[in-house]
Order: sequence, then structure tokens, then C-alpha cells
Amino acid sequence: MKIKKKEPWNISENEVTPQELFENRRSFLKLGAASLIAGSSIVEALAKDEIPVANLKYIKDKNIDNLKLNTYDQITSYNNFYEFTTSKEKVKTLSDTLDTNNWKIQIDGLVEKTITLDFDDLLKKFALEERIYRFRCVEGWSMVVPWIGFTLADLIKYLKPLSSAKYIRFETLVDKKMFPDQNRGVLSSISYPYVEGLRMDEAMNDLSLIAVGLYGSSMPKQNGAPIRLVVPWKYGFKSIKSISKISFLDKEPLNTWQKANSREYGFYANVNPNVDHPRWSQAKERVLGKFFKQKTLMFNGYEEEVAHLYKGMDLTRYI
Ligand SMILES: Nc1nc2c(c(=O)[nH]1)N[C@H]1C(S)=C(S)[C@@H](COP(=O)(O)O)O[C@H]1N2
Ligand SMILES: [Mo]
Repeated sequence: MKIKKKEPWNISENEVTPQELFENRRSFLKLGAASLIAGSSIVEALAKDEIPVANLKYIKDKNIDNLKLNTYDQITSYNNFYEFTTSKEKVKTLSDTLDTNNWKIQIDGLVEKTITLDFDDLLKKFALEERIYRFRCVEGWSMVVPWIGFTLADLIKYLKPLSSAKYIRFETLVDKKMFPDQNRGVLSSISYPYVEGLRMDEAMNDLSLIAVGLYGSSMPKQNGAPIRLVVPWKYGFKSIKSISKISFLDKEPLNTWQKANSREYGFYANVNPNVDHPRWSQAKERVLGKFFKQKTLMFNGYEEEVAHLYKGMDLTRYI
């Protein structure tokens, strides 16, 4: 859709998308637009939505599907990050203890060189791009996020795994000082380290993203700073946060949620409205900030890009 550029004060509330609002934010605030469109809920939302000033350079996503972005506030205030708490509302404040300075990522397994990467050095090696993706949690809520990062395929090419590597496995850091739930021992909500993995062809798919930020700036702690995975056609739990280790394997890794309950959470975890979770339907989802539910799409709307990966597989069995 072509949008004719207008001065921000000429835009009526129902024409404004969060994306434009984000882009116009500075001029909007400078002009005191809030006083021009008094009582406008979107202006109030804007005033509250404290998007940090963009600190990353990246190529913008053209958003050809015209996805409506969730606000920065929504994306950063309702999180699953069990290392801190199981309360989605409390992650935001509790994740303060996460210290991302001198962040290291250990590389091992079936790879040319087993090395330890420094996050700041790694960041300099890749051109960043924005990827506006749908994101669907297995629990039935969803959002649209403008992630910033580089493809997992590019990272894998840089790391040079051996041809015998068929799977990739990720771990989140274990540090009992930073992550209160890891300190609870047997009372922890899940076992740590948090582990996730992909088949190599899934990992090499162009959609698989290593994200280092969102809305133009570094990854907020609650969303998995400084570096996380985003696999948009799979349920959110596959998108592991705060990665500290990457291993290349010849066997399927056992992931955290599979280990906790393999009947409910499989290795593949592809978004599929036709296969219900044993305890609830997966046919619909609630977008954060919306009242009515919407239909969940096959592979979360990325069928064209990824359906070929699962040709001949019974998706009611390989959940
Ligand atoms: N290390 C780690 N990664 C994690 C989780 C977690 O608890 N720990 N939760 C997962 C789940 S269930 C979801 S839905 C997404 C949530 O990502 P968000 O908080 O950025 O929305 O992170 C995933 N990655
Ligand atoms: Mo989730």
C-alpha cells in the first residue's frame, strides 16, 4: 500500500499505524502533536510508549504483508522468561539483574573450530536487517515484532560446521546470580540450562533469525538480551533467549519443554491450527492489545517459505 506522505498533524488517528508513529515519533513529540489531537488515545499511547532512541544501523523491512506492529510497550511488558519468573508481567522489572557486559558464546561439537565468541566482536561481523515477524506463543497469544538481527544461516556459514552436523543446539546462560529461578534448585520451574534446537535445514532457512534488537535498538533484557533466536513459524518456546552456547550435533537434541512434557511439547513445535495442544485448541490466538481472537495461520503464515521442510511428515505425530 502506498501511503502519501503528509505532515504528522494532518494524519487522523485511524490512518496512523504504529510503524509510522514510531518513525514520526520525534517530529510528533517536537511539534507537540498531543495538544493538536487532544484526547486521542493513540497519542496517549505514544506518550507512554518509551521507545529507546535507535542505536543500531540496519536495513529496513519493507513489510510487504502490511503487518500491524505491536507497540514497544506491549512487546516488552508481557514476556515468557522462566529464568526470572513465570509471571509474564514481572519479567520486565526482574530481568534487571541480567548483565550482558562481556557476553560470550561458546561454540562446540561438530564444527571446524571450537571457539568462544565475544558478542561485541560478533556483532561487527554481520550487516543487520529488520525482520517484521508474527510471533505465536503455544499458550495462544501472539504479537508482531520488528526484530533486528542477521540470519542464522549467515552465522552458521561463518562458524563452518562439519558435514556430519545435522542439528544445531542452543543453550541459555546459567548464572544463579543473574537468574533467580535458577537459584531455586529442585523448586525451579523448569530444568536449566534452557535448551532448544533445530534440524540443520530448518536452521538454514532464510526466516531463522539471530536477533540482537527490536524497534531499532538493542535487545531489551526481558526479550532475551543480548542475543536470541527467532523462528517465526514455530511456537515461541523454540525462540531461545540470551544464548551462551551453540553446539553442532549429529543427533536430535532434547529440548527443555520436550524434556518437561514430550506429549505436550514436541521437537518441531510448528504453529499448526489443526493440531490442538492436549489441553487447549490452537485454532485461534489473541494478539496482544486486541480483544477479539483471530484465526491462527498454518506455519504462522509462513507456509510458502517452510512447508517443503516437512514434506511427507505426519504433522499430527511430529508435533
Ligand atoms: N531462555 C529462555 N528462552 C525462552 C523462554 C524462557 O523461559 N527462557 N521462553 C520462551 C517462550 S515460551 C516464549 S513465548 C518466548 C517469549 O519471547 P518474548 O518474551 O520476547 O515475547 O521466549 C521463549 N524463549
Ligand atoms: Mo511461549
